Amino acid sequence: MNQPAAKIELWHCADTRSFRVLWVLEELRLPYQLHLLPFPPRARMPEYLEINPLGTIPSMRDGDTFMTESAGIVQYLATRHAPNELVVGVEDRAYGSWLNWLHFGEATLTFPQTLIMRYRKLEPGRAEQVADDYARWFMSRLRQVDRTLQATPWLCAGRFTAADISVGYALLLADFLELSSRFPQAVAEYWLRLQARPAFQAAKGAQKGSLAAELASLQHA
Ligand SMILES: N[C@@H](CCC(=O)N[C@@H](CS)C(=O)NCC(=O)O)C(=O)O
Repeated sequence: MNQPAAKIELWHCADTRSFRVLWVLEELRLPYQLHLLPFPPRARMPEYLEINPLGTIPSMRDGDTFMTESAGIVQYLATRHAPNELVVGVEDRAYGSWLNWLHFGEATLTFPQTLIMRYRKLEPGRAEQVADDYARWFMSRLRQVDRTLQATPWLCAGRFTAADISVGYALLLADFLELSSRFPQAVAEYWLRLQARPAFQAAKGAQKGSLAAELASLQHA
């Protein structure tokens, strides 16, 4: 008798980068097991270091495959379960653009947000100038997103793809960092379109809490 395929396991903290993975799982309607962790797990759940010695989120296990890079996991899940709407195939003219946006979401947009998060939310008052500088950095990198969205509703291939999930997460984090009021109009409208997706809402529901609630409980601990 065939063994049933093991479920994909995801270690997740509300509204952190693992949200990209949760959102993909919901878009593709894949069965998964969610491990919800307090933020930051390194300090609040040291046993998590046995799963991922870096202590970072996400971690994802799929059979023998274990991954810790959110954009890489998005690409892995979308392509492993291809064909589906999230993937742009190698034969497609938009393939390079798809890969570029997929990695732009993390490498170019979320990197400066990490510094804003640290110096505005986790260690306020320690390096306000750094937080301000990287908020400006983030807003200037967002110009490339704005320029694209002025011509098309989604980032590439003329439809919603995994690239929109990667960049969309950076907008979610920007909203948490109180930067969304500064979004250019095309980006603000795109952000509304992303939030209206049933899979985005399902991912929000599955995670139960929010990063704001996690940080509030951290301050009262
Ligand atoms: N490049 C990695 C970064 C992972 C990462 O730094 N995740 C953050 C959450 S958004 C984290 O775990 N922070 C807590 C810590 O470093 O202790 C990715 O895209 O997944």
